[in-house]
Amino acid sequence: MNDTIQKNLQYKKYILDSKLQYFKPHSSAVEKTFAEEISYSLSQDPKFISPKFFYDKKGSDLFEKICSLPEYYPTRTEISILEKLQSELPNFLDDTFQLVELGSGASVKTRLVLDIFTKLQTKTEYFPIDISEILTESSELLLKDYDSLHITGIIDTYEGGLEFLKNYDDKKNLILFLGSSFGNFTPDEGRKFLQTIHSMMKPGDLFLIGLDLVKDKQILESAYNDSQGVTSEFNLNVLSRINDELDADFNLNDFSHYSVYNSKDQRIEMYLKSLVNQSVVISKSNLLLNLLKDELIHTEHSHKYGLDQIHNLLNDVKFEIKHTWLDDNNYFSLTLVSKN
Ligand code: AVJ
Repeated sequence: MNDTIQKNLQYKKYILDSKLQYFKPHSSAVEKTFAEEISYSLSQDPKFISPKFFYDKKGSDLFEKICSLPEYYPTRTEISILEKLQSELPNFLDDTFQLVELGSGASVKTRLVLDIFTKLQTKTEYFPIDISEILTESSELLLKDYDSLHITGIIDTYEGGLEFLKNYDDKKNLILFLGSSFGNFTPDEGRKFLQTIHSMMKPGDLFLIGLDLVKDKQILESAYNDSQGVTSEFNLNVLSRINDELDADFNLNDFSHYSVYNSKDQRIEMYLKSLVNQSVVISKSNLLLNLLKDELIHTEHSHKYGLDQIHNLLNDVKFEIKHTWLDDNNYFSLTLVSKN
């Protein structure tokens, strides 16, 4: 790899070839915030770990495995909706749009949108934003299949990536936020996040958001308690990541995956349950963590929405709703909005 080409204050720029470059914050800063955030969140009552830390390389790979589990309906359902968009999304686009994606991951679903873009354009600019290194691998795979594609990746949090792109150029963007990743936010955080997106959008920009819908409790709970135990592995992996990166001594056998649907708050709640009374050292966070038997560490909220709630939320932050698409079972939604 051609290392540091250009340094600005926070990001290193890596140019891999004429069609692929990516930006990454300096690693020292990233490690510091990980250690600090863990130190804070595991000292709270109740204890928690932010779901964004699931996505090291192993965690991203496990998430990809989740996406094709028989019980995990969201991915395949959203793909079926994106297939319908092939004929309908072009009505809202012209050949000048660039594509931005929040949480691009393996960029599998992106392909369905790139199919649309590359038919409309002779050159397509794609800006994936992802917290995981998986971004570089996914980008190289995309370039093999799309000749007219140019990729500028940003390996950072959503906020970091959006801030980075804010003044990058003045071309129109379609921003994708798929997979119901928005469901990780609490309602307050979510509203603020939508305001951030709204404020960084230029007039004429579009935003396409995928949100999972409220449905039968059994369907929801089995999606997050799959029979092959992949979701459990994904949840527990955050502890091995902390072991590796923050010099901790979690024994994964002393924890179990626990996930339940809270109908009142319309969310799947995911936890790591301590199976014994135990103490864990997290060296780089300067923390001695004491856990009681059956104590829960919260690791994820996955909110589910009603269509009215989605429309109210988007209207509240002053988006103009262009269209909502659903699948045949009304399991999942994709909503396209613009800034007016
Ligand atoms: C990536 C946040 C959309 O909430 O369904 C899947 C993550 N966690 N199984 C979700 C997840 C457990 C996923 N999101």
